[in-house]
Amino acid sequence: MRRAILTAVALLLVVPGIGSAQDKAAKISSAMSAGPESVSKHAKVMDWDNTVLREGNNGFTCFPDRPDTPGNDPMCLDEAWLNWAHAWMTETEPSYDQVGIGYMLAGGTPSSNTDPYAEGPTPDNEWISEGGPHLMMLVPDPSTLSDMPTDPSNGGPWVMWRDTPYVHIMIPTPGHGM
Ligand SMILES: [Cu+2]
Repeated sequence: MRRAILTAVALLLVVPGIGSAQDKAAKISSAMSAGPESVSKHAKVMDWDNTVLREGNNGFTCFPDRPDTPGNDPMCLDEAWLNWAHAWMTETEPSYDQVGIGYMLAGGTPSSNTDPYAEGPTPDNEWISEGGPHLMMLVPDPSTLSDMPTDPSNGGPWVMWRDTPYVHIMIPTPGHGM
């Protein structure tokens, strides 16, 4: 009996630790799946609550799939994209001044092509229901993007969220349904 109690206590102490270690490993591998191995191998890995899951040294930060959004949407972002993401999440102006590269090679989440904060389709928000694998690019001067297509189904890169502070180039990669 005493042994059973000791075992139960030991399990109580140990199991949460195992659970979170597994959870952490799963989050790291989810985050790493967003980029090419050469990038994700040395990238910092961070959870959505800003917990650092692993340190890195190549200027990229990878995040796991966001459990609160549909689709598998982990991402690896460089400094310019981190600046952009922070601005988007806080609805402020981004201040990056260099070209940015973001990898979402494992897929994305459904979103509007025109409204950065849309949560579902409307008749005029160009809803993209299948967020497939893609690269994302930022340029320091978005006015240089004025001649690029904005149609997500044109078969190549397109400009998303034009005329907003969060304008960027979407580049479909293999497996993208568009
Ligand atoms: Cu993306």
